[in-house]
Amino acid sequence: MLTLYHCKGARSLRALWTLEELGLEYEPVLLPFPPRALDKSYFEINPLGTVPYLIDGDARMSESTGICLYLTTRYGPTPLALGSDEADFPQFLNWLFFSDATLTFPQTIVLRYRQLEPEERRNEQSASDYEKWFFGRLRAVEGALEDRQWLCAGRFTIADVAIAYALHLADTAVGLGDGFGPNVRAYLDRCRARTGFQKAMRVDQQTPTWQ
Ligand SMILES: N[C@@H](CCC(=O)N[C@@H](CS)C(=O)NCC(=O)O)C(=O)O
Repeated sequence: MLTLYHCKGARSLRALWTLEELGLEYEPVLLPFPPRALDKSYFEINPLGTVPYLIDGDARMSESTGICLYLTTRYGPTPLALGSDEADFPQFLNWLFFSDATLTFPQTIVLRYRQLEPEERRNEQSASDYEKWFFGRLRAVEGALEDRQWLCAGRFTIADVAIAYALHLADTAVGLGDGFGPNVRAYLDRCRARTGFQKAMRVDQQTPTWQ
């Protein structure tokens, strides 16, 4: 049995969504956020204290896009992933890494220094600098969607799961959705219309809210 540790709206949503798209059986463990403060016993499971965390037999993983790639590889073949013989394979890998290192990372700075820190530790300069950084990088997504519905190979893949999660976070938690271009907005709507996303959101909705 696969076990996935998840917090509301967190990057573990990428793994949850992939599990639902694949139709795999799994046990979700829903934690309050941040588990580092609200469920210290979690450090015994994941010493980093972060989500996602996936357990599959002896396998232990803590990187959201790595988990998506693991699931599609281990439980594939599936059209959700690209083979190395497909023309868009380099782009596929690039989007997977881009999704967290380039598109999610700056949002964590904005979220932290605009909302999560106590008032006296907030820092609008850092937040607005990284907001600009995010929108600079988002141009790559707006441009890529000019002539296509999905990022790679003309079909929905985990590259879309990974990128759409970053957009969903920006839209719902960080307050950056008003700055989306028309291609990004329509793409996020398309991704959210997927049955797999909606099933993942039903699990997400049962998760304790942020503290
Ligand atoms: N690069 C990792 C980041 C994991 C991560 O930092 N997750 C956040 C939630 S989105 C977390 O657990 N934060 C809690 C903390 O830092 O204590 C990934 O892609 O999964």
